Amino acid sequence: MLKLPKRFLVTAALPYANGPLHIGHLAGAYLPADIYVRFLRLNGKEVLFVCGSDEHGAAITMKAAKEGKSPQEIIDKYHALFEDTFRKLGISFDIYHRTSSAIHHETSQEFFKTLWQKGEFIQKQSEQYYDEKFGQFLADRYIIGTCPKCQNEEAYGDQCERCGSSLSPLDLINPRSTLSGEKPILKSTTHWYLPLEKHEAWLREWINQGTINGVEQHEPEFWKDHVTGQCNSWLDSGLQPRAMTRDLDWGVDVPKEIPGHEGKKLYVWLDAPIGYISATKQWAKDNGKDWKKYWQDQDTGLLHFIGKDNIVFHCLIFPSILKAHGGYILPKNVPANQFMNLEGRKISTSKGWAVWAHEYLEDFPEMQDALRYVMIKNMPEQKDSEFTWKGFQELVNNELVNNLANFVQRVMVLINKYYKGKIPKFDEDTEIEAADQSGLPTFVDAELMELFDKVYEMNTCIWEYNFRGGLKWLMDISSWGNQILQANEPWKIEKEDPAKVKACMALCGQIVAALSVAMRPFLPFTSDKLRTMLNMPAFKDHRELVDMQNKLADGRLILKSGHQIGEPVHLFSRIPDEMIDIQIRKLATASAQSQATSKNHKPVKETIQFEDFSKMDIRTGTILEAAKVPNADKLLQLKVDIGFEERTIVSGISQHFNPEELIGRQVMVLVNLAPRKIKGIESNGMILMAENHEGALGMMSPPEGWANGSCIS
Ligand code: B3M
Ligand code: ZN
Repeated sequence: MLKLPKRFLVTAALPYANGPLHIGHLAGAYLPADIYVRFLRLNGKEVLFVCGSDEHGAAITMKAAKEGKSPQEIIDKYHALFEDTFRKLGISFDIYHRTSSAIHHETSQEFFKTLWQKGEFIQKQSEQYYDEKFGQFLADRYIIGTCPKCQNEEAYGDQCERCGSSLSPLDLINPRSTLSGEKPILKSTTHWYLPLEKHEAWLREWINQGTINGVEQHEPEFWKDHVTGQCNSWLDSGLQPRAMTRDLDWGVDVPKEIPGHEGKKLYVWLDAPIGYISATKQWAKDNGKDWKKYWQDQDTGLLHFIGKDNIVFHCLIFPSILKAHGGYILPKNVPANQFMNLEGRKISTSKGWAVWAHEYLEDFPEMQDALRYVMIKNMPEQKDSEFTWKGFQELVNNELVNNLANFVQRVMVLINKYYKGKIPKFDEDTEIEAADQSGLPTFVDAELMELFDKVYEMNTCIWEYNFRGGLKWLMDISSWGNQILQANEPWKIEKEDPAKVKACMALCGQIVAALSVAMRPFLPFTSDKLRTMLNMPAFKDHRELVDMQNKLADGRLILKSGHQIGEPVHLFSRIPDEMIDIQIRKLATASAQSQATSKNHKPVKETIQFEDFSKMDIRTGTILEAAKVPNADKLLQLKVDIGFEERTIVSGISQHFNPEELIGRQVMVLVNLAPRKIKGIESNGMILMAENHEGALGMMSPPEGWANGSCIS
């Protein structure tokens, strides 16, 4: 059984403020963290939930360069978008901070200074790639080249995204600068390194046994296998000194007190996790609290929720930094998730293959919980998972609408109809049918124990970071409620057996009330709605779940007999096929657009339906006459034989073709384009052309010898 600390500090990975959040981010770090935090609060635990924007590093400066904006403009834009998106999705941070803040710069500089003073760094000179044209060292992602392992020509200086190998810039074959596109030179530079190999022994013990020098720190059996596995594979391949500074002009300055600090910035993976500490400090300052309690007291359980690409930073590097500094606690657990794929492919920002959280919120207003539900149902807790739009539709329609919303609706309607909205008084000895329709009778108090057990099972799953399992129990409570209704059919026996109907409906009322509490970690918006509907006090997010379990354990009712409930409101609506088709088309368009633009092609136009295409009537024709249009330098007037008639067409191609060379050429003609008057001449159709990157035009010709008027489709 998990030992519980006195208080919790929960962090979720700080997202890079260089692009919007997608569903993979939500399923990876933010939703699991939010579920756990909400759950802790409902259990009356002291918990602080911190996050913020990661605003340093090459990720930011490269985006700024690409958009022709300043790094400040980029971080301000995405920081605001993140805050808004998280709020709308109900991610209940106590503070959402940012690493560009003064308090963060001070905190991370203090860390650096302390480590330097304690002799925890080694200073090393090395040769690094330098872009002569831009006068800049090329950190991490500023350099691309061919991956030595898989021959991917677009591998980054720190990682190959195709085969997943972690690389160093010197590993790349054919390196080129992303700034100038040219081959960089090697130039000598000095940096401060953290000798990670010095930390290897205690890290190994701490990760695997959960102890440091034999003293218990955490319970390794509650760490996920893939997390421990990744750490061990790093440890087994031997830790190397890791540079903690960069030659960059955006980031936290190396403190002035340190000789040789000029022009050097802290490595973003040094400053970013310290962002959790500065966020805590800011929160404490704003709320008159002591931040040290959360970071320096062994009774605090520190938990980092992250995606799998951040595991080594949170399990090996940051703990080494905290330990080297001294006085800080280490994480109790790092329940990292794996990746969520999308429609059979890896989510990729650069390939336009993503579902963006802020766009979802625009396209599906008031449906935050539907997204939360589907994300949790498919959460990549132990292995990579998959999101599909069809799957989204099915889960919403079959589970949220048909199961959950349907049960709640039926109970609300029947209690309103039979008892004017009051939970009926019932006789405890009344027999009711059990959910399994076995024909064996049961009683309300026995079913309340059953309800207790189901919530208990849900809780156990959540304590063990098995959120998918927890959600399953939640939905099991609702299907069980539906089965109870089905087994008793109160609508059939209301007249003949009112006592049974009262007992059944009073029980179902308790189940709906229990659902409003139990669903809260997963579906906070729906729990609020349900709460209002049931006319129960608004959530304080403090102890409601324990209080409810205590009541059930004592055989007390959650909603007393006589409690007046309100009118039912709609909890979830069915998602029609059209809404899903729009999303699938949108994804295809975005992907094609980004593929094209990334290779300097014109962006692909919006996806159309076959019917749109088939409206165009394209035929073969032969140019009979061609002449310049007077007083227009771009226009040629053509006469074209399209088999059954001759057409006059004005075409803007005069700068590309001489009239003489066109005569006799076979072409393709859009023949049903509405006529247009150009320079006083009526043009009846359009000649199809190909345009290359340099803007040159080429005539599209049918195969030789084809009759004019042949249809092209
Ligand atoms: N910003 C990487 C990421 O967004 C990084 C996480 C920092 S957590 C301290 O995936
Ligand atoms: Zn590779």
